[in-house]
Amino acid sequence: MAISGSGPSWSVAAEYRKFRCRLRTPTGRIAFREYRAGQDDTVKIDRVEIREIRMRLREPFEGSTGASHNRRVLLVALHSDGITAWGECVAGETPAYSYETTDTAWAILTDLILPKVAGAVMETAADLLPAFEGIRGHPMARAAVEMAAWDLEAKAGGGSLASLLGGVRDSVPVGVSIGLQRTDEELHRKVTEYIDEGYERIKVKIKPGRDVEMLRGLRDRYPDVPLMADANSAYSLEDLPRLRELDALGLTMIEQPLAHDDYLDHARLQSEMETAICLDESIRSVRDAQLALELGACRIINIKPGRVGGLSSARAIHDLCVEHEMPVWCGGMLESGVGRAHNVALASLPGFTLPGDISASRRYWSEDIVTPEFVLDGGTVSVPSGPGIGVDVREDLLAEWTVRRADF
Ligand code: OSB
Ligand code: MG
Repeated sequence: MAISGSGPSWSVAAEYRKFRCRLRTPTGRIAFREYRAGQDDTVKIDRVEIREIRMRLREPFEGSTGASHNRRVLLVALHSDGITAWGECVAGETPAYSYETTDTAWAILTDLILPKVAGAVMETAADLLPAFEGIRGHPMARAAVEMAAWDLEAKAGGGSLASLLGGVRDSVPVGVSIGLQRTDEELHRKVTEYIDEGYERIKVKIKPGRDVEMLRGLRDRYPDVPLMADANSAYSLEDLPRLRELDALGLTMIEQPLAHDDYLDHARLQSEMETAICLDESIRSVRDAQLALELGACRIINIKPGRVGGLSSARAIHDLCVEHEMPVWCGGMLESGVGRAHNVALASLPGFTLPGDISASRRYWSEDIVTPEFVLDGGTVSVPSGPGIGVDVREDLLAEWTVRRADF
């Protein structure tokens, strides 16, 4: 099944270009000022707070690079004149998906970024760029602050984050990402469970030895379900014969089969495959997306704001992809409700035509840190319409789950 057949309608792209043009002022800035109640558009960040909270996934989540069970989540809070705005750092516990970890992000944030953010005056998230000067890389650390700044800007203006970003949907299509299971029977049981819950697209993790036969069994059992596979860089071009066997299974896409920094081999692979290649780890910036487009390294991009340095970068990648008629979708990093809220807002942009890895809170957690929790409704998740991210952080759970905290 080629993506061109089942992909988005690209009149969406044309409509979106018009829409963005209307939103731009002569200086090229996004005209969000109409949301604002007061005369002065700037806000002062009075106080900054960072917390590490521990959240135990309802069950371990295993990919080709290892398993995750106890999430160490960093939450950043920006306090401004009675408003609290939130961002989440998506770095993992180990440097497996990215070189960043909870601990490297904590160090970068507390040593270098947050001291500069405290006391800063901002109108838009871009005004915090000076706080990131002199820091190469570490996009996940930066994103935690950048996304909180977007929440602050939206809350200060009284509008939702989704509308501030230019979102056009009030609910977004979502799928579910299923980790490696011990047996095919267990995988089938999980898939059945999620389909019964209403998920309309299933992604499964694969690795060498748990791929072609496993997916063929799944395809035989569910001939019509949109299926995709995520390898998290478990293959090389030497595996081409095996990867080509996946072409017969009608997958919507194969996510990140090769190394995180190997654009050239992904381009070679894409030219040998019918199935669309989707890049995840490889895309950390607009420049990476340009490179992938230029080389033909993929036909789909997975955008995670936490991976690309925040929402401004995520939206710019989205805009570039819309321009080039490349479908995008919003990935996930096993976020708490805070990061999930940001992802949902982003996914309301018009180019996000494929279902995201933005499952309901209870797919991950017995209890989420936000209220209301995210729930599944007919294969979609609703985009909150309240101010900013549109969900509240639960102070009771925050106090209970915090293992360290720093204030600026
Ligand atoms: O590769 O997309 C990935 C989770 C953690 C790190 C990387 C990935 C994932 C997922 C799960 O696939 C996505 C989710 O449901 O949050
Ligand atoms: Mg992935």
